[in-house]
Amino acid sequence: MPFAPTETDVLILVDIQNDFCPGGALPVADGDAVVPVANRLARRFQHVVLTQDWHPPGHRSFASAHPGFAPFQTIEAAYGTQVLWPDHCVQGSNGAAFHPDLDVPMAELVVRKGFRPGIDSYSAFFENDGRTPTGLTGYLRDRGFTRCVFAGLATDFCVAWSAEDAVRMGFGAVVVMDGCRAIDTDGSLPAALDRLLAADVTMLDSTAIA
Ligand code: VGL
Ligand code: ZN
Repeated sequence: MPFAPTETDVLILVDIQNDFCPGGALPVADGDAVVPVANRLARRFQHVVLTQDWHPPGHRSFASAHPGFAPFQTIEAAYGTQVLWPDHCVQGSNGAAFHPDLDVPMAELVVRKGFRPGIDSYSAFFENDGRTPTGLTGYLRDRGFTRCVFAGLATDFCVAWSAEDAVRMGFGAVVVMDGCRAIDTDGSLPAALDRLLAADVTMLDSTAIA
């Protein structure tokens, strides 16, 4: 399925940050492999947006904020099940910085998310309560974009949640699978792929993008 980006398409590069790459605090296996794909994709699109996971110290998604709990265990938060993570992407830290080889000076917006101390935010559109907006929906609508194309980290969390919300908000959604890598904790990757299929998210390879 060949795909030619148009004026109303926006490439959204999700959380390509040091902490999600090998050597980081919450490393995604082979996470840095998405960087060259992202750099190439960014030159195919007329519009590029970046997201940046951006937590205050002591964030409630950190296992360290829950005595007796270890990373990758889950708790029931008011807004649903929360996976507890190692401390990561702390505001202003090197781990929260974009990967040094990410070369996308043409990006038009950086959306920071996860900055509210008590709630996690995987999606670029809403916090994990599914209701509190980041503002991205309004931005994309104001700019006249109709289709969101995603790559980045991690496939089964921030990429999948963002793509599902894009559909929910009335945008077309495409995930460039070779431009993503997954955390895959406790079956999260197959579950996310099922949800993407059910949500009519298009999944393709970067070679399909002209
Ligand atoms: C992410 C877990 C915690 C992601 C962010 O970017 O997928 N995953 N924070
Ligand atoms: Zn996070």
